[in-house]
Amino acid sequence: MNQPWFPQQIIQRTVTVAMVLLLLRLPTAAADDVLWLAEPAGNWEKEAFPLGNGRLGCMVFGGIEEEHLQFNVDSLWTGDENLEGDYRAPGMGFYQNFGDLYVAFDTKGPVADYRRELNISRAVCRVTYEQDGTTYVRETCCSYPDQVIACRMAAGAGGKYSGRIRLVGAHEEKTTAKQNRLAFTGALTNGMAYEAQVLFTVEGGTIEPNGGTLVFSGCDSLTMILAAGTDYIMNYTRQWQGDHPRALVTSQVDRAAGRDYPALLASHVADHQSLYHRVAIDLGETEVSQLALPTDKRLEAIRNGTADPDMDELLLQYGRYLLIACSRPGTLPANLQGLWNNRNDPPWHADYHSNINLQMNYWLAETANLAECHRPLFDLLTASLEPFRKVTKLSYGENIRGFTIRTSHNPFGGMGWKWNIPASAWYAQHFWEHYAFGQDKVFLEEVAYPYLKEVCQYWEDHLKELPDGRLVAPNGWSPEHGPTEDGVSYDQQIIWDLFTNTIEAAQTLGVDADYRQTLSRLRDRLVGPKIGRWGQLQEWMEDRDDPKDQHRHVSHMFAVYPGRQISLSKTPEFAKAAAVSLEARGFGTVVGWANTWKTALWARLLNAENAYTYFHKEVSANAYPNLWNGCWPGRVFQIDGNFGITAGAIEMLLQSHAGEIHLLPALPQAWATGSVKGLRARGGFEVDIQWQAGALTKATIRSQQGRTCRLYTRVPVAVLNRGQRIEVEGLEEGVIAFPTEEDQSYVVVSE
Ligand code: FUC
Repeated sequence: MNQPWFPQQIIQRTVTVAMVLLLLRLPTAAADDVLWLAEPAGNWEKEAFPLGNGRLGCMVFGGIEEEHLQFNVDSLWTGDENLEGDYRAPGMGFYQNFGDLYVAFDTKGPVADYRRELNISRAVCRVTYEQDGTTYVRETCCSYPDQVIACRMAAGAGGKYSGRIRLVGAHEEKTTAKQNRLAFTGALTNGMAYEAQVLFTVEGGTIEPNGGTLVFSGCDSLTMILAAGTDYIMNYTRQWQGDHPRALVTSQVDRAAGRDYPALLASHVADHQSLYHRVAIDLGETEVSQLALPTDKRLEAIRNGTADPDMDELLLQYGRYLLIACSRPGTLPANLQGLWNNRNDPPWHADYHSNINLQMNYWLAETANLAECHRPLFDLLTASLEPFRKVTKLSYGENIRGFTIRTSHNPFGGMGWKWNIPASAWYAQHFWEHYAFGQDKVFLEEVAYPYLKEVCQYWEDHLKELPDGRLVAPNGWSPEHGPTEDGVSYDQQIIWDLFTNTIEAAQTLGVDADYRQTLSRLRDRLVGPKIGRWGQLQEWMEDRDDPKDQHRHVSHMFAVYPGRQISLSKTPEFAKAAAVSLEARGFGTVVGWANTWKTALWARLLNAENAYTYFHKEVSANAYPNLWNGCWPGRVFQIDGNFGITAGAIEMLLQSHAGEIHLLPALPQAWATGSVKGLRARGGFEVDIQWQAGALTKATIRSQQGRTCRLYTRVPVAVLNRGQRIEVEGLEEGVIAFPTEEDQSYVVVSE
């Protein structure tokens, strides 16, 4: 805005300069988890830093002559229900880039002390540098409470900001400039309406529109507020379409711009930390000299053999950070790229893939204490039920009960590539797990159980009887690996899991006693896991696994992780066979999600060093400088690996799938001494663990629901509550049990 110069602005200018100096004097708190690079980002997927509020996301480049923020909204999709059922059909659609914001600065010349950091403890990206004797600071966040991206650009001296702002839509929209606001609006080929607006306020100086851009001059600071939205609503009966987003986007911008930036930032940080700080991790000490390096150089040193347990911690927390940033109540679930995408034809459509990827995105949600971030998955799957049923009927006949899913799907219930028949049952596991951890009976009754039961009905009607009376899933396919045939282990194991979870759900709710019996009889007749000629866990009914086969999918290990049909304590022979198969798959693969699945599998098989080998591969081979995971080395970012590595690492520290809480089940030598706080175990427990020289020293188990706690322990332990030792019951070998009260803590110490 053009404003005359008057004394109040002198005061403001002094305040701005003082704030910058204060910001600069405030070093990043030592305890904060930070990624940082000493250069602006050149490459979107490897170097730019992601921010997000579950729905709206951006990538910060941090350029010196020009700041670049690329942004997305999770629902900006082409496509529809895709009744053609072909992934190449326009109905499958693609997740779209929304647009880019460029702020070009007139100041030129060399810079010193450039630093671009992503503080994941605060979810704030900060760029600082010195140019011509002046310190510049830019801070960007993406707020969930305010639903905007906010960026504050300040300098250690007044009047330093002059330049031009461009807002560029990714679909050739015309950007309009009015006063201090830029906006564009558009509609995709499927009719989806969308709009983005950005508003800049300046202190000192002027800002004015100029041919679709904003020009600013002599400003002390700039504060940007960007909002964007689409008319998508997660409601099939309304054809997924709500109101035009203009009114909401305008009010989001106006409301946020009317707030003080420090207040907006403070509520953003408080919101983020209410989730982020639930978990704290210490896996050892990194040398100060290694710690001082920028993240890319740190990764390089790790590749050259430097130990860096703090990087392991960072990667583990980064998965949590990313889930908070791309999956919050009310948003779409995390797609193959979370919610970040700079193309209109992203790899694999940046869709929802059901044969490992979408599930892996949520493997950490419960254990890493982010249960509410799991909700978008249930919301979309529930909202998609009608179109899923419809497409199932179109393919399998009108009289079908239940539904099944293809390998890829979009936010309109439209499906793409190849049937993945047990996918709906695998998804059902997530509904059950959300209950198993949090014990929310209302969710179980109203959301989870109806879903599980409907998928069971599909399988009741589809299981095929063999001449000997056993049951198999017909025409299955071990994903992306085997031929189409009956009784594929992947199908059999997932159906076992579905029936088991549904039986337990019905028991918990005290409903459907007869149906429980039916499911239980069906489950007993399923063809179960088989051990083949070289001691391996068979991938198919026929014993034809090739010991030299190193395929990336390990679908026949579902029963080990994320399933629970096979465990060392309950089914040791099958667990040993799974280890033989996994060993044969080799340690050579560098496909991101495959490594992280193997981390979790080896953790479940209690082989700490193998689990760590795969974990470490993710750090050394697949982590880009921004710590995003390269699915295939050197190309194609895919976020499942980031989520999978966190889930896998947690499985090394705590397990609870086999009926007992198992502390430190697969602790590797690299993490000999450390602690973790706030992990979750099934049954409604939160767990803190401390250990030294590879051995448990103390654990605290907080009971949230007052359930009996069953604990697996290899060494004798004492259990204390309110400082008093309590009686424990010895069960089978290594397992103790004790009753708990709701909201009470129980301290476990080795004797
Ligand atoms: C599965 C994998 C591929 C890729 C794709 C998105 O189909 O087999 O490697 O991750 O999903």
